[in-house]
Amino acid sequence: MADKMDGASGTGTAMTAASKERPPQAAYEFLVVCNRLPVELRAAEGRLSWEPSPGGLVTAMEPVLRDREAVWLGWSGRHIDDSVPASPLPHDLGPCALEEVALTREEVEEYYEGFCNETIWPLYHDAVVTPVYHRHTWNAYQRINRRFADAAARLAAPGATVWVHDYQLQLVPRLLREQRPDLRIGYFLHIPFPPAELFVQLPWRQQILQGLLGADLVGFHTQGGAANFLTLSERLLGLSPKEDAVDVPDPAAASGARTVRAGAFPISIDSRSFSELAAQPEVRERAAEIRSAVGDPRTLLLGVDRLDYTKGIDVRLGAITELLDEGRFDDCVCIQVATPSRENVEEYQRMRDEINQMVGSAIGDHGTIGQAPIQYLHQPLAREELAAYYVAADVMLVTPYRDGMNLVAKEYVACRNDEDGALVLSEFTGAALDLPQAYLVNPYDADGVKEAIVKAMSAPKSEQRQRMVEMRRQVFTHDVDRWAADFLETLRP
Ligand code: GDG
Repeated sequence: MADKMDGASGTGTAMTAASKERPPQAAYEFLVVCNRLPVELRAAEGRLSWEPSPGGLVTAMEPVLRDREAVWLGWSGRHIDDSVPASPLPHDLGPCALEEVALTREEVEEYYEGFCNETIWPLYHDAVVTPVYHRHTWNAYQRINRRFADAAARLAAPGATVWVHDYQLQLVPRLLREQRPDLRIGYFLHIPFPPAELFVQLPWRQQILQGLLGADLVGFHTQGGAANFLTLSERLLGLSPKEDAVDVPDPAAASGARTVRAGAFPISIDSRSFSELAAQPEVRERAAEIRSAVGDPRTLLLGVDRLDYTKGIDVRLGAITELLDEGRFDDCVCIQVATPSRENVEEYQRMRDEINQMVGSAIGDHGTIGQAPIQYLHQPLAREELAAYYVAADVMLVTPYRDGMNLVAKEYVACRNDEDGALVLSEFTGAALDLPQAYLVNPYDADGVKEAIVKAMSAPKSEQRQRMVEMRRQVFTHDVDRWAADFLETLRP
């Protein structure tokens, strides 16, 4: 899920700060444990206020949180040691009760920016940027994972279900089970799980695997991820995995062993709500305005990503630059929206400079006064505005080097109520398995990317429609509610 590092800050004294009424003895029957809370502190007109930070995961969780004693445990995005007046967590903003895991600025630097985003993130994305292995950031990762696990152990009712999310918290399942063997623990990884050849680089590879094996169910976007995990449990821990499960020694279990299941649960979006948004007259009008603002081109292409080196923004800009050089991009405009992300991490700063330079060169070489073939927005858009861009675009460009799923591809499809539009999609996304009717590309093959873009731009409407109808069927029959329900159903004892 998109990680927000918004720089908003405040103070806090306790290591967890409660919101909403706690049930007696803080005994929640369902816990979501996630690096980030679904609210954040935002600064407006010199004041800080708590705002909901909606996202795919919040939407997915809403139906499962409703009507039960549930709590969401996570970090708020503020640094507790900053000298800004304290703001207690709000009572009524989240989809359920909220509990904050408090982090200092240094802890965020070491645990989140360091181990999560300079080690795990690049390693799990095919090492497209070289991962760094620092013992002090690993120590912080262990310490913060323990803090999350201790808080969950305190909050959970006997026999409660705990759903732990993503790469920031891979040690939590085991740390939690050690304290609370009565809990049902599910874990879902939102990014790819790498093949053994890469994973074995990690100096702490056994601890990470053992951390994940504390869960009853470990979910991935793809079968490939689940298979990598099971293979590694054999290679590094000497276990004997079966097709979709592995038994791990567990003295607390009557048989001396506990079965951990691993499987593919491809995440999706709230397809209906995107489609409804795209159908709104204001959104459609805004889409027409966007087209007209860029000169009503023959073809409007679009990219929407967090500004991240895994997303292959450079791949598509490179392809378009060559098409411009060759005179094959006449009367076409590409809009690239790149949401600021992880701006304190050095590789992201480098990436930002590189993209700025690519956009600048393309405009300098091929633009005219008032007309630029590439339009670049380095700023987040409101959800309605984003939907208008999806409606406006003839061709959507999704070209990551590696991506767990990629929700943008599915959002574009859900917004194409007229069943037109074309999706160029990297083979190395989880989404490519769900949407094989897209124009699939190998992002490392520069000529292949160019040709796929040209093919998508020039395909007959009937071909585009045929592909889009199939993709829409997939996205509407497999929405995010179904994803959450499938996972939780499989997790049930
Ligand atoms: C991770 C995995 C996996 C982007 N810009 C704006 C905006 N967004 C929204 C998109 C989409 C989300 O952010 C990005 O989701 P992705 O799936 O594309 O990518 P990650 O952030 O890397 O997510 C990924 C996902 O987790 C879920 O498991 O699919 O593979 O890397 O929803 O719409 N939203 C708004 N304005 C923007 O400017 N409102």
